[in-house]
Amino acid sequence: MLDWWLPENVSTYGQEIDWLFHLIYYITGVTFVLVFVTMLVFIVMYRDRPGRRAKYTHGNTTLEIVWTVVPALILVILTILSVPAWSRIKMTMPETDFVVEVTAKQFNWQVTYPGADGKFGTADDKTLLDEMHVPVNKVVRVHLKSQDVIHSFFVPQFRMKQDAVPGREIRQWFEATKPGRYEWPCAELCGFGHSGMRGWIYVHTPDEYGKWAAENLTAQAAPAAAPAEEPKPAAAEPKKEGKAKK
Ligand SMILES: [Cu+2]
Repeated sequence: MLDWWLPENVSTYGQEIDWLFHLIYYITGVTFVLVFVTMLVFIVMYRDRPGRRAKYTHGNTTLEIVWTVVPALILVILTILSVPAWSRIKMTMPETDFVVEVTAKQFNWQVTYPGADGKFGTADDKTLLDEMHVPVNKVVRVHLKSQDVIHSFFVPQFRMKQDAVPGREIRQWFEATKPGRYEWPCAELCGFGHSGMRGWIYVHTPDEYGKWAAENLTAQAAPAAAPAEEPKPAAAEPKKEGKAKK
């Protein structure tokens, strides 16, 4: 019912997040209405009128127990209901051969691909700034690090949000279900340039991704193959976008 209000979901686990989000939203919405209606009724009922004297009250123990126990129970139930989604998304890592390393810094996302050898920290690694390219319908594992302060990896359409913490490598994953270009802001106030800290994640069809990787990742292994290859439209367009945002 609230789907129109959220960004489009293009993640395999987005529905589970949305379901919890809506449930919490409905509970808080109903509570909000009840509290406000009660408040308005009381404002009218107990308004000042001639001849009316204020009364001192010691409260109502039964009521106080009820409004403490009910929210506590709701919280426990919500926690239990969120366990399956939490354990699937945060506690398990589906098998994949697609791994990227993301190092956040004030105020950019540095995205490193392991190159042909599949290993990080070797000569054929390729690092991009504020852009990530991935194939559609593919589990992407992200090794998330931070170079300075706490940042937060956030892609609303992927329903993915994870803090990047200095000194830690946090492993997360996502699987995008629709090709496109998705905004990738930092969701943790990280300094004066925080508001400008964002990148773009490009989800390609497998063919397109293969082409992009051939031009941008493996070409790097053969140094300076041909500078003339640079202005190919497929490669040039996303770069322009990425740079314009910095
Ligand atoms: Cu940041």
